Amino acid sequence: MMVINILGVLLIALIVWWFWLYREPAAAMEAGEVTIEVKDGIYSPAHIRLKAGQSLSLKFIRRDPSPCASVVVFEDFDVSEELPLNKARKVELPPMQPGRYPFTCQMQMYKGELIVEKAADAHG
Ligand SMILES: [Cu+2]
Repeated sequence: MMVINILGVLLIALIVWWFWLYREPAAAMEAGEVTIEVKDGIYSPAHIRLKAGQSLSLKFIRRDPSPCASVVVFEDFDVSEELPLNKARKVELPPMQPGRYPFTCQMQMYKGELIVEKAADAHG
């Protein structure tokens, strides 16, 4: 009986954590600046969520020595930046309209995406 109770409490705790407390770390975006690591074929985080009208400052740190990873391209903004190895490189982006904006390396092996959501409307 006791064991069942403990299991039940654990299960409830897990459910609470999963549905209410857990937030995908990759998508968190509060401060207006996000650090992105370029490593092992992926940007991490690869998906960055932000509100429309918010400017964004991305700090890329490239750990992958292959030339393939050396440039990040934001096609929608006409931005391409050379990323030095093991050094932070800041990329500033202007406030954006709602939508999805991919960013990639030159050969599009690395892929990431900015997810811009409508800003909350004060009038409801
Ligand atoms: Cu590439």
